[in-house]
Amino acid sequence: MTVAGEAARIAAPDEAVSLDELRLAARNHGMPLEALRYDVTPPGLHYLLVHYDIPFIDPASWQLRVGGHVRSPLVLDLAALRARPAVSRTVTLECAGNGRARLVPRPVSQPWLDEAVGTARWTGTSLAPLLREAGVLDGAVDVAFTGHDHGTERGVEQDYQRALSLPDALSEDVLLAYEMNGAPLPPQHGAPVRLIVPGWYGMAHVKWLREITVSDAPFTGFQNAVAYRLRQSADSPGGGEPVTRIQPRALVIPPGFPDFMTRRRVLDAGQVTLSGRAWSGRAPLTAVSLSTDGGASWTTATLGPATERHAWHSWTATWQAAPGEYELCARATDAEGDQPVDPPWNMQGMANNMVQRVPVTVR
Ligand SMILES: Nc1nc2c(c(=O)[nH]1)N[C@H]1C(S)=C(S)[C@@H](COP(=O)(O)O)O[C@H]1N2
Ligand SMILES: [Mo]
Repeated sequence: MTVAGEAARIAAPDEAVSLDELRLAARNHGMPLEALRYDVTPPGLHYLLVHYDIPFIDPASWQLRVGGHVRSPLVLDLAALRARPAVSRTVTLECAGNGRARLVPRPVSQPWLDEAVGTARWTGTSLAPLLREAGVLDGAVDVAFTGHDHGTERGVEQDYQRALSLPDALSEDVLLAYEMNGAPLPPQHGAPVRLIVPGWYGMAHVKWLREITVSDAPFTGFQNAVAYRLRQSADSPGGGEPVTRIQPRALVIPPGFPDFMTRRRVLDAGQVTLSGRAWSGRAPLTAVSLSTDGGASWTTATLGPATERHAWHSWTATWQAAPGEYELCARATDAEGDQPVDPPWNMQGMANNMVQRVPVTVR
């Protein structure tokens, strides 16, 4: 079967969001943006993305296999993983498809606007010592992570599976997590054990882990070779750049109160403290700027400290709001550059980190 040419369908210029997209959006919910107030997102408010079904797994009989190009393959149950040294990290996760629904024309898939993000305190054990114990053999290049979930995607039947290069898999950051915010993982977030790859877009954080396979040949599975690629056209060289680390983004905590249907914000004139969160996986965050006139002019916000490298920062800015109509924009800058004002288009609608626009009426 050839999969290399398969890409998301591109919607016609005037094509509305379909029932298929609505069904995906209803299953895979975003984080309500008012939850940007929490340093650590309560699990029910964290965004959710599940390609197929949430598997039903008995934690008591669950096992993880570590094998492939290794000297001594391992089989671990949950008790064995929990008996290993525990590590906790606060990590901001964002779906690579965040921002997709704002692209014109729109790649047809999960239609996120700005809300596919959340920050959790993940507890588990480091992957690297486990791989060292299994004894990775000379010539190993990639490490594949396989979930318990199964489905078809653009005609290709598959287990959800993603690989990291061996150096990325051996990074001390990478965790096999069994707790989210101090409690066992909820079913939808990968119970009993998921991968956490701090700084990377969501697709790398494989949930419902079943198997870890070291290979001496480059991994060519669908999610690495076809799905998570930045392609301008079906014949982009090499299938397009792989999607890896999270691009910078800032979001505003919606000020005032909303209109039910349009979500337009209403607030009273006077001094307003605007605040929000910003993050970047690709490079350390350096600044957040704020605009109240749709990006025509910018002021510098006050950036809070990073509690951990891959947890979002808070930011605040003061605004003397006079009655009128406004469009708020927040823009993050990291050591590699600014968040773009115009959407970066690609065929799968990945990594669109264009600045957020929040319409506001001051009364
Ligand atoms: N096994 C498995 N892991 C998965 C997925 C999946 O469908 N199956 N979705 C991935 C994607 S695309 C994202 S964005 C994150 C979402 O993690 P969350 O639902 O815990 O927020 O999980 C990733 N891990
Ligand atoms: Mo995702």
